[in-house]
Amino acid sequence: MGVIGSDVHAVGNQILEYALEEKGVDTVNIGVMSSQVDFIEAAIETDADAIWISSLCGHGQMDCRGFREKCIEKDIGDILIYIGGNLVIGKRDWEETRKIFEEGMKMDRAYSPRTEPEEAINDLFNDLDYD
Ligand code: B12
Repeated sequence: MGVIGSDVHAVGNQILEYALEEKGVDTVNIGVMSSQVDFIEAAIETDADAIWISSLCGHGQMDCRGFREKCIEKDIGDILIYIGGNLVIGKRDWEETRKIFEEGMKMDRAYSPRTEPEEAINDLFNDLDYD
């Protein structure tokens, strides 16, 4: 998990890490200002089941372009990718934004601002077939 691009918003990332660890999820947090390559290398090094990307500053679409394709190139094409935060600039229709990230960029799940961490953690457990 980490915050992608030149984004320095650190608080949500910290909260997500605490929430995941509280539920017993082993997390590796690469922090703010992380590149696509940073995420992918960390996922490979730690044999991760999922990548959680935060993007708050509004540059999510630009910062995540080609992320799934890079995972495929590095042989982790099937890894679960979740993204959340303020993914686009301003107030756009959420359904439209969700489609950009889930259908266009082939991320498994995109979350709207103010999603409670528990919702995504439940999805993670379901997607990974954990009890
Ligand atoms: C504090 C703050 C800053 C601080 C950050 C300090 C720090 N080191 O963290 C400073 C002053 C540095 C800052 C700078 C900027 N900021 Co600012 N900032 C905020 C502010 C007020 C609060 C962010 C925060 O901490 N929220 C609290 C946490 C708990 O919530 P969160 O981050 O949203 O995270 C939660 C959820 O989003 C979700 N989530 C997040 N990631 C993920 C990932 C997954 C997988 C899942 C499931 C869920 C999830 O779960 C988190 C925990 O509940 C917000 C406005 C707001 N009210 O959100 C603006 C805001 C994010 N900032 C904004 C902007 C524009 C900027 C600047 C570009 C301003 C500028 N012109 O310089 C710069 C960008 C700098 C950069 N390179 O990143 C905009 C973004 C606009 C957009 N996306 O449409 C916002 C929304 C303000 C606004 N309304 O315009 N900012």
